[in-house]
Amino acid sequence: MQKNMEKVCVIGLGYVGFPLAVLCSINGYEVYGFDKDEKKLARIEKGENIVEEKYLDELLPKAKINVIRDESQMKDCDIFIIAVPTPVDEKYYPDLSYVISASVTVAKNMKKGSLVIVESTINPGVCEEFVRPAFEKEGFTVGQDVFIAHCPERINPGDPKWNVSNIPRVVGSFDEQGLEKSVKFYESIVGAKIMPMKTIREAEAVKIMENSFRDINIAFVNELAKSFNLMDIDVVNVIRGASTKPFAFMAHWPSCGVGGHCIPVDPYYLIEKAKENDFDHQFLRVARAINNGMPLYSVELLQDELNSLGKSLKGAKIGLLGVSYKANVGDLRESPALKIIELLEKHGAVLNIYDPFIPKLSNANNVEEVLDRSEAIFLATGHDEFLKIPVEKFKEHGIGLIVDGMNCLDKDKLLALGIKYKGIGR
Ligand code: SAJ
Repeated sequence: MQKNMEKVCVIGLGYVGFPLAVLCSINGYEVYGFDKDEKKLARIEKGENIVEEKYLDELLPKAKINVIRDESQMKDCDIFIIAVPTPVDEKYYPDLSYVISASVTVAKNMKKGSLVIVESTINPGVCEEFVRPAFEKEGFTVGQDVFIAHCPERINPGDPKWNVSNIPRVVGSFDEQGLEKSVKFYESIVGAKIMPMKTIREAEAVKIMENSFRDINIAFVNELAKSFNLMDIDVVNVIRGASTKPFAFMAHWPSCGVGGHCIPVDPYYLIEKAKENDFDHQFLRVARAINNGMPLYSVELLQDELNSLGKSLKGAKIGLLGVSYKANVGDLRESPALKIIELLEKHGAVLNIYDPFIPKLSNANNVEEVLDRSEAIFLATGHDEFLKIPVEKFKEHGIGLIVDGMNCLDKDKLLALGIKYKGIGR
């Protein structure tokens, strides 16, 4: 492939599209970026690292992303990458509107012979039922005038080791040519294995399986946590013990809930799709229900512990440390902490909230202020800043109770200081 002749257009410049655009540019492609968010486009034009991924800091100065605001400007491109959101709605139904809209935009503005790759997470059948028709409607024959492929994104926000340049990928297409073109494209930018799948549905199924696997395993340890809590067994130590087995075990960890743009969302894609075949993914549904129930379970832990001290949640001054769904990133999507805040406020608790990555939801400026104003602490996100709090500080500020929603504080030291400690399953 003559890279310097190839123009790539990335539609959707978020945590998936933006790093990919940078990677294509530093690998010799002429890159165009299209997004509906003008603020994002302006920041990219200023050379900002809009996804705040450290590894991009050194790559950005070498990259050139031509921001386009009018979709007609994408018409000279040869390769189109669709990396738009695929959220679920309030009933947990998959929302494919962004993928469909992006497909129509490309179909209306591309030249014959282009390669179109969908990276957004989609369930098996979406490329056949929604993407392909968008191009056929414009008179294109798939496999001749346009080549369509799916390469599910595998971004892990905040990961210091794995990123778009070194994570292996899978690719599927409707036809041999589409497969060959897309495998060659990814081999030209990714320094890792690119596995061609037999069909495009297989590629769609791989990502859904990966993330459903994670959701089920988290639900498994969350259920164990609730059961072992009643048997006075520390589930974290049990998982550590099981992890000494060098094969056939993969540790997952209980917590106050499962958030993010992937894990709590992707299983619903499969659950809903399978219904069309009258198949009920019971296991996926139960796992989702267990994980969705963890915020309430965690709040009930706090309530029970306060009651055991003769107090109630109503009027209790609770310090909430962390709101983001994941440590050391500022991302609220499906964050369990949002549900925990809702439940605590419903019970009349007085909240002192601090998340260094989410100032807009913090009503305290730092940990000190939270400890000063609170009688009990709920830790909802395992930010490094919270892990570094010396346990004595909780004692100095008169904190009598800590619910550790991420099992990341030193339980033994806190107990030794006379502070009531409740983790999730410990
Ligand atoms: N969580 C647990 N217990 C665990 C692991 C995670 O409760 O053992 C919770 C986290 O607290 C968080 C949620 O689940 O609220 C999701 O955590 P995550 O580590 O899976 O982070 P994500 O959402 O960034 O997931 C991404 C995914 N990447 C893609 O979909 C491309 C996922 O496939 C990766 O496995 C995951 O990163 C990763 O490995 O970190």
